[in-house]
Amino acid sequence: MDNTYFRREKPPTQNCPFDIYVNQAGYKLRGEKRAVAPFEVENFSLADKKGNICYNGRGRHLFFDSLSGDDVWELDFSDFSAPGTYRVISGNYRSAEFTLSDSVYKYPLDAVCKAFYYLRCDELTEKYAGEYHHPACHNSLAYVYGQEDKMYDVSGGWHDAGDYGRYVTAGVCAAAHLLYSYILFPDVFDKQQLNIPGDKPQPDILREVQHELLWLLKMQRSDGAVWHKCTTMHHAPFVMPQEDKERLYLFAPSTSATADFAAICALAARIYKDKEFTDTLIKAAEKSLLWLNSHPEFIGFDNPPGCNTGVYGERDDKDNRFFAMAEMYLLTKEEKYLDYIKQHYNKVDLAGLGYVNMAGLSAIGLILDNSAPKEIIDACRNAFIKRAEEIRKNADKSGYRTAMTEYQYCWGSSMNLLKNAMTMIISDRITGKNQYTDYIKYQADYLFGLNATGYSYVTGIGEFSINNPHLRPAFADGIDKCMPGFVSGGANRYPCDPDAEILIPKGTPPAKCFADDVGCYSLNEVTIYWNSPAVFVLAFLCDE
Ligand code: 9MR
Ligand code: ZN
Repeated sequence: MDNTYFRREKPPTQNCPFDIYVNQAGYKLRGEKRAVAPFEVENFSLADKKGNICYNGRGRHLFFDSLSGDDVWELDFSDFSAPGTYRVISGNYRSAEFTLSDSVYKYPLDAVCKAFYYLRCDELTEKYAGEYHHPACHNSLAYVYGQEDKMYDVSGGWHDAGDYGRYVTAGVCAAAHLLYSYILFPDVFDKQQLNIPGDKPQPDILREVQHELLWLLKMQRSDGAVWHKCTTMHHAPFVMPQEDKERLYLFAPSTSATADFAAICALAARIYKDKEFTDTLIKAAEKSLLWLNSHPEFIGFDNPPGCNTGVYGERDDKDNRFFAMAEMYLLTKEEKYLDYIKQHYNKVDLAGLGYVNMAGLSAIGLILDNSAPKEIIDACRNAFIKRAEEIRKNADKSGYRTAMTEYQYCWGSSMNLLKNAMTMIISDRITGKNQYTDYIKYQADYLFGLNATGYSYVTGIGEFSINNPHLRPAFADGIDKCMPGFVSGGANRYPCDPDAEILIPKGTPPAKCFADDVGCYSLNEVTIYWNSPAVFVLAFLCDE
């Protein structure tokens, strides 16, 4: 990204004005509650809004945390549970404000869900978007790349991220996270009010996902193949979406996009109640499966020359095909799908939860359904249980109790953080043991500010939260406060955009390689599939 794209002065990046790090979204009354200081703290207190001291505690030296470069002291106040709003203070040092209450995760959950609405490639009306409203966007016909006499209406769906591209595998991943969140935590979503359009009698989250599904259906070619993406040739400058008028293209189908598409249609057909809609989904899934059957070889995707929008390339499509066949089995219980699962379950990562590895999502489905042969169910269960234990061990090595390994501090590290939490949640659900509850909360603590930068990595949540993400409308709307509920990609030990290369000195520890800077797309972009695992984790925390 070239800085000439930015029309006004970039807001300055900030260093954390607080010395002691807390979960700025707050803490539930039960369970562990901790703050962290990257320096020696002998004694600390909790002060309420009026400055009254409500609790006194002693700091505990943990150890030198190599991934942050901090010598970590932990300030534990788990035995304090009076609802209220506090700061941790110690001498002249203090933390951001935080709340103790059992409903602290409700607003964050609503906000990370509502962010999908703000990303809609559609008109955002004042009624639902308030000051962030904008007219319809990207609704001209899209040209089939290389066959430019063919044009289709593929309006709708969600913008992927800070850019205005719409990519099938990314969209399916996000939608699948949301649908499995709904499957696991229906009560949380049944009560939710997101203030989004539509009057169907169904939970708001399903209505939001339906917006994406309707777009995905348009991305299916008449022979069943699914175009990999719909974007312009280049990323737009930092303008509002309706001002991005470049020609839209449909780029070549891939087997990964086609299989993911079939999978999400089958998954959605199990959930939605509207018969006309589910019939459409089932027919679409079957059509894509026929195309996949006649194309057994992997057809990946790469940008044609001159196109520089996202690639979402994959090395193979085993996980995508497994995801499709497993979801079809769950929907229909037909033997042919089970046969496929039997032949392939030991060839995929059954705990994979991201767009590169989708099999784990259907593994959740297989476990819950429990009708497949025992060895398959056991393999799915063990994949999560084993991975969760590795994750716990990693968290124990971290002064911040963050489960991320050095390698996981990469572009979009928040997704790794949240996938780790998802894995522990799923493992706990499988075993019924609730052994990871505190560890799951540690990952949420990190997301909301208990980390080596002190930033809450979610816009609008907390006193010191990111506010300048690499997100075109957030910059172009001229409104100082970013729309709430966007999860930043987060710290990346390989800052690899021109601004980050200037801002982050070489040798910065992985967990500190971050800047809340709109130019830094390798550190501070947002995407639908970094928000979607946050929905899953926060739904669990609301339910817990
Ligand atoms: O999320 C993707 C990240 O894992 C890759 O390292 C990065 C570079 O290839 O691309 C990211 O995906 C971007 C996509 O290509 C276009 N939309 C924005 C995505 C987030 O930066
Ligand atoms: Zn748009």
